[in-house]
Amino acid sequence: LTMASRMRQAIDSGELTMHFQPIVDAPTGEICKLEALVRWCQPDGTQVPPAVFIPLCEKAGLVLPLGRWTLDSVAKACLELAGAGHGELPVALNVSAVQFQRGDVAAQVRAVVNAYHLSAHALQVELTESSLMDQERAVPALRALRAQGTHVSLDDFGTGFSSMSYLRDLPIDSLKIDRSFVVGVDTDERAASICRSIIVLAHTLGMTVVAEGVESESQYSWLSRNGCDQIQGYHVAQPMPLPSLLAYLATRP
Ligand code: G
Ligand code: G
Ligand code: MN
Ligand code: NA
Repeated sequence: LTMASRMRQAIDSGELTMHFQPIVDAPTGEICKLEALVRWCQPDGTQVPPAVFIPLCEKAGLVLPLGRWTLDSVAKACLELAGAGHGELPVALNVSAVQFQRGDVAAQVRAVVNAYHLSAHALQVELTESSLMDQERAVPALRALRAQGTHVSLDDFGTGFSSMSYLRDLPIDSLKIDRSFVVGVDTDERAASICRSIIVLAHTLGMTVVAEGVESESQYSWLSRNGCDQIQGYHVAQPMPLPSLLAYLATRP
């Protein structure tokens, strides 16, 4: 079997699972949303990272089935979360540039929100800068997401082909500082300057800021002191399957 046909089978036969990583409000430490991260565990136990199999899906024409699987599993998780008393926690899902360019993401999100009777704010979308390079296409797509209440975050911010014009012109709700800048934030003055600038830039434009890849108390406290709104990373919690997440949420006040 080729990797691509194994991939197709994986989507159809339950080898993909969704993990969820909590994101907390920096000042209070309270969980304010979740990021959905897909995992592929092959029948022989081999874990294939999404950075490997997502590009593969894109080459194999499997963008749509993967996107459908992702949306569906996130919507099901929202129902379970609501059933466990956590209906207020939105779940952000990653949309690759290829997925964003090939399909109508706003319509896809709206369709599952309606099908599962979710609140308009239950699902959020994370895009990367590469999705926004074609601004003629990005503007109406982002406006449609905004109009229906789907919050959009710009993921891995600072690593792509950043252009200030899209920050000026596009309706984006939050910036996620890439973890490569977070790594040295508490030890390296240059990394600290970049993070400080991203925080000021986002706030000036009315956006919230999330730091990703926060692995220590010292990084957390630097970011919190410097006005970063939300924190995500192993220091807070790992991505986990839904049953573990529900158990974890139950242990928190
Ligand atoms: O979980 P991990 O750090 O290995 O994820 C690696 C990359 O895979 C990240 O860039 C993330 O955005 C992407 N990714 C994770 N889940 C999904 C998904 O459901 N759909 C898409 N398109 N990308 C995802
Ligand atoms: O979508 P995005 O590129 O932001 O994917 C985030 C990835 O980072 C996820 O696959 C997740 O597994 C990973 N991740 C989350 N928290 C941490 C962390 O604290 N450290 C590191 N190294 N990776 C993390
Ligand atoms: Mn992400
Ligand atoms: Na990221």
